[in-house]
Amino acid sequence: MVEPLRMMTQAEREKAAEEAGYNTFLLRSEDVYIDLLTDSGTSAMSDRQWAGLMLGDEAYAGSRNFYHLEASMREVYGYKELIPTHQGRAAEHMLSQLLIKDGDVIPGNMYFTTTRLHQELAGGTFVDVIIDEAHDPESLHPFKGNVDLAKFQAVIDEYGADRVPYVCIATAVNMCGGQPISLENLRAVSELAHQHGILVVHDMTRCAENALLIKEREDGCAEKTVRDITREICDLTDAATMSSKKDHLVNIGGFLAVNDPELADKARNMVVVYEGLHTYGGMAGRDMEALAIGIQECVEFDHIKSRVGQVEYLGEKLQEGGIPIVQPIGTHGVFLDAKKFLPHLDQDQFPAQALAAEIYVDSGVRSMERGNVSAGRDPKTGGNRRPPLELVRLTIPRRVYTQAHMDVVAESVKAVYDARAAARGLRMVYEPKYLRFFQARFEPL
Ligand code: P71
Repeated sequence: MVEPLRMMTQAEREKAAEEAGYNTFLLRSEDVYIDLLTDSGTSAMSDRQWAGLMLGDEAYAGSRNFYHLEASMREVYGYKELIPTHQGRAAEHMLSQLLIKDGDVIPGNMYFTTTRLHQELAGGTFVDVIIDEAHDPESLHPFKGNVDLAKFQAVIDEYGADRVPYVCIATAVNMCGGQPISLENLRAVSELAHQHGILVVHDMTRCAENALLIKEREDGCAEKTVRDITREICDLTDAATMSSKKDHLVNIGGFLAVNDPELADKARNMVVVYEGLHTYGGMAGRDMEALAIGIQECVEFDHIKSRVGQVEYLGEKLQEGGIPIVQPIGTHGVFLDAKKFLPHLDQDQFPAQALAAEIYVDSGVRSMERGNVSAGRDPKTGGNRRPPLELVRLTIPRRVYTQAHMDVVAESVKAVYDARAAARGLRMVYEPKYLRFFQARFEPL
């Protein structure tokens, strides 16, 4: 399926940016030339997935597509029980409500916006236990998604294991640039957690992409298949939340997967309150069919190699142009270092937000802020969190764009870089209570 791109004038884009409150989430998609906002739900489905849509069994209960999905998930990931949801955050919501008690702490390898919010809404507090290198855009550590075991141990010592219901481990850690965790580190995390009776919950949104980087970077893994590495990752964990809108190449869908049958029963009961019956969980039968097929496709080497390879192509182009980006180049996008890009702006002038708007105005390329706006406010002090990483994510949908599109993106970022001294910061003029980055509005300073 192809879609025409509409090129607008710079003056039209300036107007669109202003109307969107300088927030790329508030732009109309029609006003975007190349859409690198996210890789979530924006990938192109394969011929097999489109064919699968035609096999949708839209029975309310017991759809055959659910059983296919369940079998596909078990075959590739090995988790015992599947609870379907409409997307990832619904799985996070249920899992947080089921496992977290008031006052609990949840260590994790960096926060993710929706994940942390659901932990907090359930009465928990997130504690970052990722290695320090993850917060440094220039560090070349090959596994910046790794957990610092001393930090994890310190959380257990400080709060006691009974206040740590689980440790949340993301693969291809989103907020630090799509950085992988190694099998060796995950093995050690799993061992430490299990010694203390702490569950390991896997945010497996981009697990196959992480598995590819393990194959390429970790000693002793070059001969393993991406599929086998993926399975090895899952086998080290007890439960998983999945946004299928990423790895699984579908426009909507997700699930909670668990090994404990009792927890599964509780989640199956909860899903009927929030999502739908436990054999569809908010998805149509046809969506489940496409998802079942996507699970098989995402661990195919040729697919995942070309997907991550395209991200590398864009990253290398930008590096050649002297643009400050997060290194090493990650899995699902290239992350611009807005602090270095716009060093004359204070972090409370939202340099990443401003940079995303500048790139849009220059070329119609849409990106996403991943910095001070995304991090939100510290509940204790009420101030902006001012995270070490102030990034703009150029996120690449799977199987959608060509290298020529990437060249256009690189040219635009370079043009904005050349004109960077004139870039102004932003003032937030509307701030929603939850996940403010989605709907906040800004004005130029
Ligand atoms: C991404 C998204 C979509 C998104 C979500 C929140 C803010 C901005 C954009 C979604 C993820 C994710 C990870 C690691 C859970 C979810 C939620 N990512 N974990 O990167 O990346 O899944 O969107 O299906 O509810 O653009 P959901």
